[in-house]
Amino acid sequence: MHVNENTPPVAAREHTVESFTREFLRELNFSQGVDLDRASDNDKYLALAKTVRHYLMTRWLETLRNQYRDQAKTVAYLSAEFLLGPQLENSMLAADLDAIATESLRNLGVDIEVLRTVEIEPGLGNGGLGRLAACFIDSLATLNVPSIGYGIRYEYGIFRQTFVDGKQVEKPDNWLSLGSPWEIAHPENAVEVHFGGRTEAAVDGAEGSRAWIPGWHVMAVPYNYMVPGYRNGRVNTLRLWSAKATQAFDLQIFNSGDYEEAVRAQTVAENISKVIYPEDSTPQGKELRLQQQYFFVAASLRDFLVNVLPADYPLENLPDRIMWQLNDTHPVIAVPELMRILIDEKHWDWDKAWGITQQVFAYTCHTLLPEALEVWPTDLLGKLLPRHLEIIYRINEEFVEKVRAAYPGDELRVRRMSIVADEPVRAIRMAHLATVAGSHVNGVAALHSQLLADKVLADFAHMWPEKFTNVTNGVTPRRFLRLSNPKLSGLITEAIGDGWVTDLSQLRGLEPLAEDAEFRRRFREIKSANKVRLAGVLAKRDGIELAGDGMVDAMVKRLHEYKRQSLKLLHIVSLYEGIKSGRIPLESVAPRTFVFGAKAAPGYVRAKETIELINAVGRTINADASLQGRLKVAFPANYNVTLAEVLIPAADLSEQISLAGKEASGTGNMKFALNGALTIGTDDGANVEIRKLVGDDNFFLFGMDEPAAAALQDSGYRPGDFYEADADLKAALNLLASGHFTDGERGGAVSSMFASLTERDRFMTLADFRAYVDAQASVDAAYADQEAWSRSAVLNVARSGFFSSDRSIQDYLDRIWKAKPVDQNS
Ligand code: F58
Repeated sequence: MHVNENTPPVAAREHTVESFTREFLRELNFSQGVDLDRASDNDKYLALAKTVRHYLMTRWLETLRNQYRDQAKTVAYLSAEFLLGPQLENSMLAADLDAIATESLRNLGVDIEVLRTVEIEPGLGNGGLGRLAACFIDSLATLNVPSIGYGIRYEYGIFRQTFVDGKQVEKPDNWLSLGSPWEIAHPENAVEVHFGGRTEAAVDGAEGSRAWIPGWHVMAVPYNYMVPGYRNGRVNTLRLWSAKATQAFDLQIFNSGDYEEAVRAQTVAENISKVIYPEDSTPQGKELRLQQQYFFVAASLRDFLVNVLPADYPLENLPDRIMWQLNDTHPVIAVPELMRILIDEKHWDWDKAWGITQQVFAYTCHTLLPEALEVWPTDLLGKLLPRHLEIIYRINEEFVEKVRAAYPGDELRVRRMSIVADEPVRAIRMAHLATVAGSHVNGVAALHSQLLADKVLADFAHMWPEKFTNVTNGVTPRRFLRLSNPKLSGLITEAIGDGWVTDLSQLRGLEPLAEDAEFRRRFREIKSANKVRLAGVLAKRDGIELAGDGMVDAMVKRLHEYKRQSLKLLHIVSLYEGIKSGRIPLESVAPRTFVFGAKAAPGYVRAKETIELINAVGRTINADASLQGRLKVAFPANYNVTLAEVLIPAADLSEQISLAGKEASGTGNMKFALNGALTIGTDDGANVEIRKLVGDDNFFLFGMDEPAAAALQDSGYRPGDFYEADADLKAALNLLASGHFTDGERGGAVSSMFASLTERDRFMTLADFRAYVDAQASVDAAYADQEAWSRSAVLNVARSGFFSSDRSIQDYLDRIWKAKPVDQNS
């Protein structure tokens, strides 16, 4: 029960330095059990976090109360990943407590900046997909949309990357080791999740129903996280599930006297939420991963139907109350789960259940790589979820009938579209299931959605064109401009007011200022200050030095061949080779630091070799006195959200150089442009839209576009021809292969990369090399004119307002969810 209906919220009641200090000290004394003078930084951080949390708590309770009262349509964002980033700063910003907290702590002799560095960010995601989910829940809250995020509380997040002799070595990310003040566990609301066993005929069941007799169970314990809107009184919920062994299960084995077995059973159950799979694009098809998926989805559906909906809610009206957004195929097992509940538990007949199910799910696809589309062998699925497999078969039977009716005699098409694949093993194609069941299917950038409809899911788009739509990704301006770049934020606010924080399109108001020399000077001053900040962080964190106050050229993203970090590496090697051989005069090269940030999936050998080579080349270049510090390679280990927030505001150049037609969207590209970096990029993913908006003059486009790349591939691409035809390319590759960067070592990573690029080159790196190197030369020339460069940079900021995740969410609301904001204060 809350204190009193009429009690004003804490934030409104006592928003003062004195009250903040009182709360902080109370937390320190009564929660941490220490006095200020004996408190560790961790004690102080935890006390600060809990004090901030208190201020948001009243709003949270209010939001939940209103939600229950209003019964408005809710968006449930189902995602196996939420890459949240540090929580303290975002909570203080949302609650408008930054200034008060800073002053309060200063009065106590505590430096808040030090406390900020104590926080270990929850790395509950791999990369873009997980970070997008985090941006989306921020925007949902800020736009006042009733919504809830559902996911997994991994005990270990994405691995901590270290380098040993330049090679990636993974360490466990024990992010909970010092306690997390941002979560509230509710073991009393745990939900049972079933696995395995068999099915049998249902007694008195409805048409299509069967009884599932599961073999084992685990408990899903909810941990709630606050998702505060930006100063709008709304605090939504992110509910992450943690696996716990059921008592009954343990007790049964325990009573049989087998203590070891009882403990082992507990471990098996609790393994489910132990660790996130560190894959970036190729799903491994491991049983534990399917367990994770069903675990969080089953718990989330049950939670919504039982705890969020009123007990007497007529499920026929479900589409008025809920939209389940499927973040890629990872949560798609929710589809047969809802069917199972409606048919086997609620005794609905099949058609009625299917009619409702098709209205409450929508599917977002995040890839174009065929190998990234999840497929589950029926053996595995049937063993773990026998009833769900039966339901999927029936969904497929009816679907296949529809295809036959629409395309009589076209059995090839039926085979292509079937949810069940027969080759190489019988398996369920999760993207097909999602497309058949979803009310909508969307890609994440205009080009991606186009290619989905034309290529990856072409048969489906032909049959149901109205299902397919685009929602271009976005990023939250709160975290990726307001928080991460306070100086630029201040300058913008001074110029156009602070409305941009929640309406990023207002950045357009900066356009005329691109012509204002004084504004540009201040913009440059801020960029330099951000570089100093970056240099400080990298020096302390990694012992890395930057190239004077030269250009910061950044390529940060997961390591994958299609993203082509190897192309960037070839450019660096070619530049170095050119300088050393006298082909390129050193004075003509603008001082630059090439910054890399990239984790490789632990089993992805080629990606790990690329890391090794970047580090090897970096070591040689950084140690070469003849370069007079003009070129540096900085590859800080363990790139994460925390580091992104320091790097992105300091960058001049953003590298977005994937092979056209392979990167679904990208979101780093948006963050860089928004912070005034110019992009060097291919016509891929959201780069296309960025370039259209910022203008050709303010973007370095190079390389083949998607049709050209597809045509070259179809005509029989021969990378060796490019190697032979371009002397600079040949020299760079030969230098690499000579062992120059690897202490004379010519085997291992060096020869593997040489062979891979000159023989197969799956992502046509060599074909784009010449265009890339030429574009880099224009970058150097352009950077020499700082006035023109900063004019372009300001225009990038002014024209990037479209890439706010608030706009993405508004698009989802309008095109897919048909849900409405609900004002908290009315
Ligand atoms: C990314 N996908 C896309 N997948 O590659 C990127 O273009 C896009 O901007 C972003 O999604 C957001 O839409 C991505 O990050 C994963 O990390 C999956 C994790 C789980 C296994 C399969 C890949």
